[in-house]
Amino acid sequence: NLIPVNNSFHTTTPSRFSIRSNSFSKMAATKDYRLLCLENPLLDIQAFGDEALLEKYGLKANDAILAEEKHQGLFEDLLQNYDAKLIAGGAAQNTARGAQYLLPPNSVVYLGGVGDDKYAAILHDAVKQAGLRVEYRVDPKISTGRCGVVITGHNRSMCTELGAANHYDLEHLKKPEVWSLVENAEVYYVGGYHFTVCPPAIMELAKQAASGNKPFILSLSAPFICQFFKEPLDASAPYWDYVIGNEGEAAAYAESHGLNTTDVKEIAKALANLPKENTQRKRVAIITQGTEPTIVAIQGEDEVKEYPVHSIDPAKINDTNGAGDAFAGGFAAGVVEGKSIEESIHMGQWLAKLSIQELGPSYPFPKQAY
Ligand code: 26A
Repeated sequence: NLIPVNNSFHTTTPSRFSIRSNSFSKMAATKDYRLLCLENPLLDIQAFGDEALLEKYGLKANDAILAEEKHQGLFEDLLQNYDAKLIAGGAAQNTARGAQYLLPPNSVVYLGGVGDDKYAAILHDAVKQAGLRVEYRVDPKISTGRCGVVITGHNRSMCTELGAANHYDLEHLKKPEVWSLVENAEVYYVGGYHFTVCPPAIMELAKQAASGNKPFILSLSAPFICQFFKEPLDASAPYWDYVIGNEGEAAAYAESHGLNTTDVKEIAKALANLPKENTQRKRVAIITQGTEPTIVAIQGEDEVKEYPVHSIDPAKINDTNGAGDAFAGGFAAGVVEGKSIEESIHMGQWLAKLSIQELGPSYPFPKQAY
């Protein structure tokens, strides 16, 4: 009764211990695929750019947006004129690879939509190296999503054409072989970018989490999600056990929700104390702030804590693209392992520090031990 291996990009072999088989359950230290993640698999087309390039396409130095007509030439421009590299991306897929980096083999499964093309093959290679299981909805007619990433100093401007990622649907989530992974999971992680794609799938996972008293982690992902996808975001809010964002997302949330404050600690507190569906868990709101301390507010608690980030020699930083995703990956791994909040934050900061030394949202291999 093993979870079936379907013909999508499933890259890891199921473990010897069937997660459905009672007879072996006592022998397995932990069961497989305890963390399930959902979002948009993308291929990053990343290059070091300049002011002129940002200006040409009307991009802000530090932003994440969906591509419009005027951005059409960006990908080609990056490849032809800026020596762009093709790197596996998609925010929550980076997080999923990150969590798997810290967890035992076969711990993480990731869902999203891709095409059947050379870009998907690159994603396939990256998740294989990471030991991440993916269950992609493969759309043979639409190309895999791409994200143009322009690095200038410590800023990154991201411009995404979702492609096949935009076609993820409930039908895929409800396929028996996928849904059994959902039911089996013990922790859920959803990237807020998926609110642009399939809010009903997010709600299915959220409800699955709450009904089984399992943690549901949501990343706010980008300011534009807080601003322009407020309705589906707010509908999912009662289900957040952990909500993770950075200072820019916190500010956008505060503004779009009339919180009348720009104080990150106050915003974290407000997020932590939103109404909650599963009252067996107190909500935790986590706001990262680049090199400034990570802020943590817990529902019903007055004190907001600060955790300084791990110091790094600036000369060792390659680029910060994916730093937040890596943080979330380390943090989610801590949640899966039942670590304290403090320890989980530490794991997130440790992984973020590793990731910023790599090109793009990547992690060093061979693996470094935590
Ligand atoms: C819907 N949008 C805009 C997106 C993204 C995205 N991942 C999912 N959906 N826009 C950018 N990213 C990813 O964010 C990572 C860095 O945090 C990029 O692919 C990049 O790897």
